[in-house]
Formats: sequence, C-alpha cells, structure tokens
Amino acid sequence: MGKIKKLLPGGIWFLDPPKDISLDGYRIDKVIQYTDFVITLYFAIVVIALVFFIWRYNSRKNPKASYDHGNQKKHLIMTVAMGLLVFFSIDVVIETMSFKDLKEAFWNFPKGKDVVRIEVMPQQYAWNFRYAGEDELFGTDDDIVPSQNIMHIPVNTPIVIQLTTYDVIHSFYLPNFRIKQDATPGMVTAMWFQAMETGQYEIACAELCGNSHFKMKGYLTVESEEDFDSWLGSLEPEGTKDELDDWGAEEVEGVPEFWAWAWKELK
Ligand SMILES: [Cu+2]
Repeated sequence: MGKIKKLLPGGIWFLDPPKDISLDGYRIDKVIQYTDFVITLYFAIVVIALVFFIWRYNSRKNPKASYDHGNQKKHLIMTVAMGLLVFFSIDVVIETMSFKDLKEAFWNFPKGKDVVRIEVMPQQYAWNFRYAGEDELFGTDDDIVPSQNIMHIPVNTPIVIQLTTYDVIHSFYLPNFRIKQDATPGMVTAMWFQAMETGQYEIACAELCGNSHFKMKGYLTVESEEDFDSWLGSLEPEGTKDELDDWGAEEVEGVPEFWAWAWKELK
C-alpha cells in the first residue's frame, strides 16, 4: 500500500479521505463505505463468474458447439431473483440509511440560543460571509462582514448557514464536514453542521461556476467559543480587511456593496 500512496501524492480518497471533524460526517462515510463494499463484492462475483465460464467452456475442451434452448422458467426465476437481490441489498439499504441520516441529522435543524447563524453569499469567485451582530438581525448596521473568504466558527456549537448567490450557481462545500449545499439564484437554501475539533479547514466550491472555479477557496477557522467571540468582537461592523494577509487570500473585483436578507425561519 505504501508504494501506491507514493504514486498518488494526494492519497487514495477512500483510504485517506479528508479528516472528518464534524458531528454527523460519519453518516456520509458509512453510506459511501457500504456502497463501495457492496459494488466491489458484486463486481468481484461477476468477474469470477466470467473467468470461470471462459475456463469451463474453452474451445480445446469443447471443440464442437452444442445447441441448447435452456430452461425458460429457470432463467426467469434466476433473473428476477438477481434483480431483487441487487434492489434490496443496494438500493433499499442505501435509501434507508440516507433517509435515516436526513431525518435524524441533516434535515433536523437545531434550534435554540446557542446556534450560530451565518449568511453566505458566493460570487464569481469568492465567498462572502455575514454575521448578524448584536441585534441578532441580518441586514442591519451592526452586521459583521469579515474579509472575503474568511469564516470563523466556534467548536462544539451548531452552525446554521443560509445561502444564496450573487451571480451563478455555486456550492458551499466543507470536505472535513462531509457536507455541501448549492447556492442558487433566486432562492435561499440552508444547511447545518457542528465542528468537534478546532483547526483550520478548506471551504471549496463544489459547482463548476466559471473559468476560475478552481481558485474559489475559502478559509474556515474552528476555534474555542472565547476565541470566536473575541474575533467577532474585533471586527468593525461591515467588515475589516486585516486578516487577508495571514492567509494569502485576495479580495476579488466587484465585491457587492450591500447584501443581506431577513433570516428565514426554518420549519
Ligand atoms: Cu463557485
């Protein structure tokens, strides 16, 4: 395995996925691992059967072709049985796992005082973030808008994101949280997640959104609640630019003058 790893400096994604530091990311990994397991198993069975029949009916052993109409009833039963086996062991299992995860986690939005709410508005090719400020309302004078591409969150705290886009479709993707959500023109979409570890992580755009899609990168800092509060407190309302140099991030041309929307209550 070591040699293969050297050939692929990025690692092998299913052996070395980005570290999962989220509360619910393990659910996505479990679905992917099950899918990988079951398709590998069935693929192996098909290949073994193929090799077996090539060997069993090779022309040297069977120089003369024989004609056989087979047994129609047997064929029908086998075909239906295999179809049902695949349907129940792949489709039904994956659907059941997925809907359980959606119900228990991803569609089960946290409510309450400790939730941190952030509005996200991507544009070609950068991420804009907005925190509500002291009045807890979005679109008011005390909103905090950090430097472009910079997002901070406290650890062990549920984070609810609402998203829309300034231009084309983008997709907010946190590889270390196994979560992504599209930002779509004309609508506000939402997602939530919770970090279990502090550190610095990548924010990627998961929707091919134009010629510089590849460099649409954001920087997520997960920190203690005290550090998060002091970071937020250190920013002037509607943004300061001081953090850009630390990360080597750049602001793009045409940063929107003003943007925000009233927080949508989630049902
Ligand atoms: Cu994008």
